[in-house]
Amino acid sequence: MAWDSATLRQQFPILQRQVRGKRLVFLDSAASAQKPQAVIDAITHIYTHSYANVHRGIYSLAEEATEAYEAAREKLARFIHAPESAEVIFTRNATEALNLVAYSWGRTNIEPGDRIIITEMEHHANLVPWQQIAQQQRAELLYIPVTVDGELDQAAYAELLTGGAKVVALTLMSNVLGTLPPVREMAAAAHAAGALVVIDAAQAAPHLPVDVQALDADFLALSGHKMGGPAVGALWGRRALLEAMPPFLFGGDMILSVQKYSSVWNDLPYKFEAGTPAIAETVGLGAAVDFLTALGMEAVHQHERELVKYAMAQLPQVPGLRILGPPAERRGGVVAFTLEGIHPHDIASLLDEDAICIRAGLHCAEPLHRRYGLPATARASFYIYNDESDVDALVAGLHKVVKFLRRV
Ligand code: 7TS
Repeated sequence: MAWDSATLRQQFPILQRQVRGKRLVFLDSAASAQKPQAVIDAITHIYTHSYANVHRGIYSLAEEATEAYEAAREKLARFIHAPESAEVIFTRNATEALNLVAYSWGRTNIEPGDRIIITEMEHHANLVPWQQIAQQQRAELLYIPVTVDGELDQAAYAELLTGGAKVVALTLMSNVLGTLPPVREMAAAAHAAGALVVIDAAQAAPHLPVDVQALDADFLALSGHKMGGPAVGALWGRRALLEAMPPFLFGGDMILSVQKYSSVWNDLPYKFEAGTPAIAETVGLGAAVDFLTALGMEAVHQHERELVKYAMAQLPQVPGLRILGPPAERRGGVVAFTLEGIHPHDIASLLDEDAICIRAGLHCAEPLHRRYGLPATARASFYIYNDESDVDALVAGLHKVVKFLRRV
């Protein structure tokens, strides 16, 4: 069946509204995706019918809330092919999931002189925590360079691994270049060198099939709000690793028994979920997973591949436009670009007058921008509800930007 974005769009209430009397052209889903009615309904339903704190109450309302919350864990575990749902820990977002690994695993396992390998294309969420751990543990932080074409330099990676490493942390999809690094092969090489593999799937999980077992990951982080769900994230980790790690936060729910001077931690996954979690948001994430599963992640990926191909064919019509990153067939639905002589912030503000939403700036990837010598880029990102008409609107809007700003 052909992909039908127009029908799909009808399931997203916000996309029905207008901005300044114009149709909303939302091209910033890499920052956060819009929510389908099914997710909004799931949140309304739990607050209207089954809300209470989870894991504590003996009464039936609390049991219903707990069941809904735990069902979301089961759904997400299936979505990423986790061997068991107890290995899925809910967090605030991908940032917290990555910090959990860096602090809990990193501080107990990284020793002075150890090597931590990350990439030049990481989002700050998978960069700064490692920078901090490297400083605190007096370890060495090493970067896999990015090539001119926006790929990871595999020869340089192989060379780095010859020196050994404790951990390799890398993205499954760049939030700026759209690059899809060969993570499966890179994980195999990391394991052969004795390193653990931490995967940042914040951009990949909403857009393509993710299988932690096929990737042979050790940890994987994602963000629900980029998947059409609310602001909640998750960390998946191998049971043996999670069991050996100390808790990241301490308090209620993560504990089995508390004495005055010592405590016994709860089992997985609760050991890492201290305090009252984002109950309704997590249930909403379960609904988002159902929604994406019904569409089929292979189909989602295929749709975005076609859309990005179309965008990369159309955008160069705009005079002075330069696209960063690899060709369409090797990237996800993200296109970052520059327009000669025009600041990305001006591009974004002028497009906003036509109700076209794109992002401008460093996209939390400053070392990557520095590598290209760019102070900022403009970025359009696509999702299930976008189609060629959105790309056409963007191209028309950019023509207007060029006409307006190059004349003055
Ligand atoms: N990793 C990647 C690859 C990301 O793109 C982002 C967010 C994060 C981690 C952090 O996710 P969070 O949910 O914890 O914030 N990326 C973006 C972006 O590109 N524009 O806004 C947020």
